[in-house]
Amino acid sequence: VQRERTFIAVKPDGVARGLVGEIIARFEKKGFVVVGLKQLTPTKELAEAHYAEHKERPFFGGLVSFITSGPVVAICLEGKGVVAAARLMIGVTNPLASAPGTIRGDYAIDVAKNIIHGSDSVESSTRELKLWFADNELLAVATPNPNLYE
Ligand code: DAT
Ligand code: MG
Repeated sequence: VQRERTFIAVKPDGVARGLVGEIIARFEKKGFVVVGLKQLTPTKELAEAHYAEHKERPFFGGLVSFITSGPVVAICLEGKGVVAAARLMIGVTNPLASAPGTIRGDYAIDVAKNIIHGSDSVESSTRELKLWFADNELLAVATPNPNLYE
């Protein structure tokens, strides 16, 4: 459980608005460790695979064109309970319904431009990390954060 990993993406709107540092800082201060980090503009193929569960939804086309519209910062975070904890820190899908203190609650108002993605389960994180990162792009062993590892 200590070694749990999740996939986080700062979406094109979050990158364009200069929120990358703030977002990473929140996760680091919480005690999670960055074990993978890169910036890329996703291909249509990657975006469609990432959001495959939403293929039949009316917003799918717009979602794929938005996520491929510019650079995304892809992050792999490691730590105890990180999958669920990151979702709590992110807030709910609609930023207007996200509590103040959450990332979406503090920085966004538009459901389609909600600045950040986080895996919704351990199974999703495994699938998404395989899509976004090659094995050699992730640290095999995290550099210990003294706030996290005793
Ligand atoms: P989450 O990103 O909170 O896991 P989700 O998996 O339900 O949310 O949807 C994926 C993304 O799709 C979401 O971050 C923003 C977009 N989206 C969801 N519902 C939408 C809607 N009703 N209209 C437009 N975009 C939507
Ligand atoms: Mg989701």
